[in-house]
Amino acid sequence: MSDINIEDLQVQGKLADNERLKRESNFLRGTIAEELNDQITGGFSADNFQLIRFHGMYQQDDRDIRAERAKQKLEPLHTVMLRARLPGGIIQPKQWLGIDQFAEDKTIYGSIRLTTRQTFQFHGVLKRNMKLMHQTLNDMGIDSIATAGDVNRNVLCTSNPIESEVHAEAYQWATKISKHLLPKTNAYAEIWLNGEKAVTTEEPILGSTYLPRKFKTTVAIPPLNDVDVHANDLNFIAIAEGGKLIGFNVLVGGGLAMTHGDTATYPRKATDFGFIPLEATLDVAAAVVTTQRDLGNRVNRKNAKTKYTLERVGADVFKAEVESRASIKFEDSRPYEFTERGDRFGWVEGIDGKHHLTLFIENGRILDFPNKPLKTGMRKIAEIHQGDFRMTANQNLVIAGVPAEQKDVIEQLAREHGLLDDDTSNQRKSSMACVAFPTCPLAMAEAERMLPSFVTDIEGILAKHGAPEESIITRVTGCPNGCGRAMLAEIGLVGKGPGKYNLYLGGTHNGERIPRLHKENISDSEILSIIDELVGRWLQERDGAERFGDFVVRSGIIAPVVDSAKDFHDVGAIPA
Ligand code: SRM
Ligand code: SF4
Repeated sequence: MSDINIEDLQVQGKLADNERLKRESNFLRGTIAEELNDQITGGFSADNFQLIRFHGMYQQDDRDIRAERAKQKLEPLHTVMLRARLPGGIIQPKQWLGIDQFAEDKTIYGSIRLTTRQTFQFHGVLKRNMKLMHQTLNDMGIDSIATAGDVNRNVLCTSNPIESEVHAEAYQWATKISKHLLPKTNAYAEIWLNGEKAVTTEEPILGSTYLPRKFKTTVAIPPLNDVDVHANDLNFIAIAEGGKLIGFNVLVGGGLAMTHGDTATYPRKATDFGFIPLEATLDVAAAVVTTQRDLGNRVNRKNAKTKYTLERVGADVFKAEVESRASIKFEDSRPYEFTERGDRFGWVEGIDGKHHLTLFIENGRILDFPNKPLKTGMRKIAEIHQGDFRMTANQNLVIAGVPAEQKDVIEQLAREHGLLDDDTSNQRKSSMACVAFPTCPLAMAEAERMLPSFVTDIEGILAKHGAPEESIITRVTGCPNGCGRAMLAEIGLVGKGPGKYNLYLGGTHNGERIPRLHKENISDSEILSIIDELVGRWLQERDGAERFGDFVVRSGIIAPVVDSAKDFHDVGAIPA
């Protein structure tokens, strides 16, 4: 430990109720097993409602039919959403076939939803099928441990496969970090897999009351910032020399969520702590997590994430504590540059001579749509594919490791089923939305369901101004939690109420600047007319290949967010 007194830096006061329930949960067991047998209700009560999150599930109900069921005096149609743990987003074709079958047979919606954190979710699983779901996944080598709750979540890794040896090595580190930071309790196996009961006496890294709040980690390979490092608590930026990975620059304390009108909450970019050699990686990961575990705010969950801890105790103090716990000294950061963020669509050839096809999946929703049987297409590909699949942090999918002789047949299947379409615009490929309605209980406005037509309108605006090939990173989130990462977009829409959004402008195309509020509580048609005007100006007045987000800042349409803890909510900074 460094010479700081941990207690002096902790927030004093009445602990949040989640702290009690974690403490009393007997290492995440609660009474989940008992409640599973209660089929009178489709839901879980109080503490178990929260505890199942640590096992990768959220209780939900379909908001489209909530009022109707209430009228009929029925309880909401409770189901769970499951989020799998897939470090680096890699899944084998055999596993894909298994999850496809489960989604088809045992979920209400029948879809597989790729997420912004490189994994998949099932929506609409009934309580009576929960155990079957975990057992089915377990038989395929998949689990959902710690994909939600106050723990380290699914570890992301730049998804471009095998462009260099660095990619393969970085992926290995993502899996090692994920494993190192997992809860050690046997609760998951006991409850869902009928595993042997084992006494858990400690959680050496996470602690007996786990973390103060969710925690997110990435491994990123410059120049591609596809994992959006500034949305994450802990980032390892791969540094290579002579084509070999030699270590990481470590960035700590990013995060995007906020609460409308609450200036004590804000998105924040991660702070650069410096370079570490490879052998220090797991110790540093554990040291950052345990420092946040001990210093994070356990009184107010709205200020509990690492980003707020850094602001409260000081980034230097936090860093010194990490150095002390990991017995290392951060070296000066090694130079690197992020130049891109989106996925590289279409075919690329890897250093191993294999081919990789990145597919654009709108909203990450894999389902058989009218005229677009995406799910059937993926199943047919999985039946013959010899490599693996990689989910990206932009809700897309890579068919990776295709031998030359199979390229044509895979491409043909992808085209026949609407998984590959040359007419998809750059704008559509640069747009993303969170799930929102009908399953997300926190949604204030539509996101996934409004995005396709909203993008069509932006395509129209770009075409009208003579630039149909252009693109602006556009992201929609149904509430200020920011799951679609609008707080790192060039154009960000954040749900405020039904049909109403706050419009944020001025992020960069490589994800290194937080956008600022431009107009509050406006409809999508008002937003489109603002975009129409600004796109017209951008295309007329831009400096060379200047991107939209940079143009709106340079031309004074929006003041840049420089230090979000201080100036994100500064209305004085907003040009009239
Ligand atoms: Fe998220 C909560 C969906 C990525 C910040 N998020 C939720 C819940 C579980 C709602 C809830 O608590 O009941 C949403 C479920 C909707 C549904 O029906 O599926 C939900 N989040 C998602 C996903 C599926 C969005 C998507 O369209 O892909 C993403 C799943 C990622 C994964 O696989 O783990 C998802 N969530 C994110 C991101 C983006 C990221 O991590 O890159 C963020 C912003 C980054 C950050 O954490 O700062 C994000 N989600 C939140 C928050 C706000 C956390 C906070 O700091 O206050 C919540 C609410 C909460 O935790 O209290 C939340
Ligand atoms: Fe739900 Fe809000 Fe996250 Fe969208 S941003 S999925 S509405 S919590």
